[in-house]
Amino acid sequence: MKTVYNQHHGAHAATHEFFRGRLVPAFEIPARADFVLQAVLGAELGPLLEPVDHGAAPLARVHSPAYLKFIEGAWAEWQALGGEGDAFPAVWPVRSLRSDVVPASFAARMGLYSMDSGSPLTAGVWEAAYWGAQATLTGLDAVLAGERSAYVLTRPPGHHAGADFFGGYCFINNAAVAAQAALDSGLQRVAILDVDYHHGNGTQAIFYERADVFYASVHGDPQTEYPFFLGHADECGSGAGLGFNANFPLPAGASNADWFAALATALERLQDFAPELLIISLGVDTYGGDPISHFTLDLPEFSRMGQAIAEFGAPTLLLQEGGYATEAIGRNVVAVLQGFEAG
Ligand code: Q9C
Ligand code: ZN
Repeated sequence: MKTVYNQHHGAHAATHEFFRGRLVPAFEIPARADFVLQAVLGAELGPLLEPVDHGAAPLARVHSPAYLKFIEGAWAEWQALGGEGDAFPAVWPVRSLRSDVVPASFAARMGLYSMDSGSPLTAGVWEAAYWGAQATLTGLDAVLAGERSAYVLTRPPGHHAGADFFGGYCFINNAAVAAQAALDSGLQRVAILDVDYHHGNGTQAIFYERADVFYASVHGDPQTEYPFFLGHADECGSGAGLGFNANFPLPAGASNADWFAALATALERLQDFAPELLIISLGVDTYGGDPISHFTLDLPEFSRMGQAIAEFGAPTLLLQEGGYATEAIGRNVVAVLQGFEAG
């Protein structure tokens, strides 16, 4: 399997994030991708590709122009204000407040364009996220050209980012960019299977009213798990998209048997959709040793996951999302990819 490596990922290097009232060392760090790269190279999975620049137009197919401009210029604006550390939002236009007027204040716009205070804006966030999307599009090209699969090794992740907001460590929604680009290249039906521990609220929202992208996700129940405000089982799509969204929330601490039962049901739903392309939001924060998540998968399960995805039988683009047990991410990802190759 070809791996497309976003070698710009290290430009986004947050030092801290807020957790229970304190600044703690950031979880979403460059070392995550470094460990995966070492594991991918060590396993001799196949060639390593560099991202090819497709420009900003494919990003603008899923994100609003104003939001993209904000992310691209955020660090310069923060510097102009005298900001020293990373930039964190602290005020949001919740119910009864207006979000139709774009404030002049940078602090206010940070809130307008975000969903949480857990995703610091850094000096290199645009560089890393932009090239992550380019790596994604390069992986898509390989699959559209006939490869059975491709893996995109990138960070920051993408599935929490909506059309016009960042959050959950995510800024550009790579899965959505890939799905839309695939449709724009002539495909009719694209499936996104999200196996990250967290529900991909951004991806779901972007395609919620559409029948050409089926989003299915197995994740920690939003009653207790991030992103809290989306990802329930009764979210089935709306309008033309009704029936093209399927969520399988599981309680924190769910067994591996329950996880695989949910995966099987999700894959059945996607099989009925008969997609021409399967995009996997591949978070490995389902690992038992993950510091911020509560499932119990380990190497045999990651391998079995890869096999189940391969048995689905569609051309498959695997995109790196979460996974925060830094030194274990590499072997966990490689187990999925090798399981796929064996499947
Ligand atoms: N300080 C992804 O896995 N909050 N995002 C965690 C721990 C946000 C995870 C709180 C978790 C987002 C792509
Ligand atoms: Zn996650």
